[in-house]
Amino acid sequence: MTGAPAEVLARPGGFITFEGGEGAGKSTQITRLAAWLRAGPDRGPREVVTTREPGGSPRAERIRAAVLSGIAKPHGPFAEALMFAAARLDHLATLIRPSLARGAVVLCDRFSDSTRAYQGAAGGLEPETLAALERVVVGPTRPDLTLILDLPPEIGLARARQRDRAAAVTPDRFEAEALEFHQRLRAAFRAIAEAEPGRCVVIDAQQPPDAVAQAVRAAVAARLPHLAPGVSDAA
Ligand code: T5A
Repeated sequence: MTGAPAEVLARPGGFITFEGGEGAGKSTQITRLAAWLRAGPDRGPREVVTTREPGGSPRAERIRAAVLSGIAKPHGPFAEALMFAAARLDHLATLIRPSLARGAVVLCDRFSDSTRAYQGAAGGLEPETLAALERVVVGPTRPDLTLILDLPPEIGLARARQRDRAAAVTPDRFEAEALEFHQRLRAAFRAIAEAEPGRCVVIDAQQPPDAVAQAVRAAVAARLPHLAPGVSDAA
């Protein structure tokens, strides 16, 4: 073993992931947190990269379109996990690791906890299989902080469907799953947070967007104080 790559040993920025069920408000909160982190009054402008999974790079976005169309569903959760892993490999190599190496803060809408929850806990894949995949694909580029936006799936799905109707799009492969699938997801994300309290913070996502944003800032300020623009803003 040669030890951790230099980007992990000296990560002046930070790698923050957002996780949770459908319509939990991850995209909304990433936009708000990015604005807060960029406008750091005490420390000057900071590079903040916002991205998402599956996707985040041109090749990974093509895999996203395929997997969310449901093309791999008949092949089962392992085939889908491999597609998410293939997208993640490219995303890490072309966007996440170079950004972290430059000292940027990377905010990512979903990451490997989603594979654990969707293909693992809800899809039925064994945790050992996913842990092995995660070791190979993610390696040491694990998030510094994971914010889990938690809310009853009925509320998240209603929000997602309302948004889809307004945009005239149909629910994707996973949004269309039964309520019981989404309940297993919620339990899975909570279990991840309980198992890894040093990395994860659970945020009550039922609150209005401003209150969620405040809780997100407070968590970032508490866990990664070098990123907080100013103590007063995080109160
Ligand atoms: N997936 C992904 C896997 O199965 N395995 C994996 O390894 C990975 C990486 C990705 C799908 O792929 C699966 C999981 C997903 O099913 P996606 O389109 O990226 O699909 O979908 P999601 O990540 O689920 O994101 P959504 O776009 O559905 O929801 P968000 O981003 O959590 O929510 P957001 O911010 O778009 O908000 C939804 C609506 O609610 C409103 C917003 O204005 C919006 O209309 N809203 C609120 N309303 C009231 N109160 C609040 N606090 C609100 N916050 C937002």
